[in-house]
Amino acid sequence: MYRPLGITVSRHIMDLQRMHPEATGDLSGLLNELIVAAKTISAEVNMAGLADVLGMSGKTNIQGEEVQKLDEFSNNTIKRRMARCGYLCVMTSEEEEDIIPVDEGDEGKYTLAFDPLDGSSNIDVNVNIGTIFSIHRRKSDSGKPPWGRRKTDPEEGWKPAEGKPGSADDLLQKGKDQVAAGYIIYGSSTMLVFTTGEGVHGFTLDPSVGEFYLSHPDIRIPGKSKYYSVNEGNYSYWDDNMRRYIDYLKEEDKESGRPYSSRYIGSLVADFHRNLITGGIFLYPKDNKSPAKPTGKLRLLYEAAPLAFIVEHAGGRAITGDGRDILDIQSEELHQRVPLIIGSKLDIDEAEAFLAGKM
Ligand code: AFP
Repeated sequence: MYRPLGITVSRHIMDLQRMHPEATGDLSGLLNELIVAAKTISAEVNMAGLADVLGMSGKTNIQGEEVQKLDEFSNNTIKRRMARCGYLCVMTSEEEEDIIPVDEGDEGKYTLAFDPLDGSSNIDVNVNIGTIFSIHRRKSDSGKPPWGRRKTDPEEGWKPAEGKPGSADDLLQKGKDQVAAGYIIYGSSTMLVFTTGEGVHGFTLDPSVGEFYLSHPDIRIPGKSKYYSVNEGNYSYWDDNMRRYIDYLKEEDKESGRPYSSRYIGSLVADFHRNLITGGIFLYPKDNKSPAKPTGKLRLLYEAAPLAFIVEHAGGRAITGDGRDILDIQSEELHQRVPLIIGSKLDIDEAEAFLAGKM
C-alpha cells in the first residue's frame, strides 16, 4: 500500500544532494553503488540457510558456482563493485590485512572503510548480522579535473581521466571527519541506516521490488534508557570501575529506573541498532583478557567510528571510557582496536563518570 508514495533511498540521496548546490554527485553515486552491493549481500544472506541444502557437499550451488562463505562473499561483493565505481581512491576491509586499491583509471575523491559482515559467527544460527561502512574525503590530491571522473576525448569519446591512487594515509583519519557512515542490518527485514551529517535516516528493503524505502526518518536515540548490552562473561577481566558500573546498573532503585535489563546479541550492528531505536548503552571496554587486545576487541575505522558518527547525529554519544571521544581519535593503523561505549547520552555520561572513578 505504501509503495506508490514511499520515498526511495535514491530519491532521498538526490534530495540531500540538492541541498548542496556545490555537490558534484560523486557522494550520491558512491552511496548508490554501495546500496547495490548491500542488496546483493542481502539476497545471499537470505539464502544462507539453504546454502548447504542447495549447495550439494557445500562446494557448489545449483548454478554450478562455488559456494563461498558469506563473509568472503560480502567482502568480494563490496570490494569488486566499489573498486571500479569511480568515486573511491582506496579501501580497507575487516577481511583484508592491507589496503584495497581501486582499479586504475577509476580513482576518485573518497575513501571507504568497511566491515563486510559484522557478527559473522552468528550466521549459522540465524541471528542478525550486518555491514558497516565509513566514508572520508581523501587527503591526497586525486590528480583529476574537478568536474569528475571521466573526460570526453574528441577522438575516443568517454574515457577515464587519469588519477592518482590513494594510500593508507588517506584512510587514517579522525571519525569526526567522516562525510558519511552507515550500516545495513540483515534481520527480520533488511534495513539501511545512514547519515551524511544531516540527520540519521533508516530505510527498509522491500524485497519484492528490490528497493529501500524510507521507514525511519530522522532517528533520535532516547536520552536515557533501561537497557545495557555487554558481554558479562568478561566481568573478571574488567577493571574495578567497570565492574562497579555494571553492578550499579543491576541494583534496584526505582527513582533512577534501575535495575536495567540486559540485552546482548554479540553482533555489534544488531546490538547497536536495537539501542539506537529503543535507547540503550553498549559497552565493549578495555580488558585484560588478552595481551594482544588490551584496548578491547572492536576496530576503530569500520566499527567504532562509523557507529559513533551515527549515534552522535542521532543525539547520543560514543566514548572509549579512558577520557576520549571516539570521533576525536586519530587512527594510526588500519585495524586499530578501541574500547567502545556507545548509546543514549545520559547513560554514556553516567558510565563515563564511573569509569573515571568519579561515581
Ligand atoms: P564476530 O564477527 O567474530 O562474530 O565478532 C563480532 C564482533 O566483532 C561484534 O559484532 C560483537 O559486538 C563482538 O564481536 C562480540 O564479541 P564477544 O563475542 O567477545 O562478546
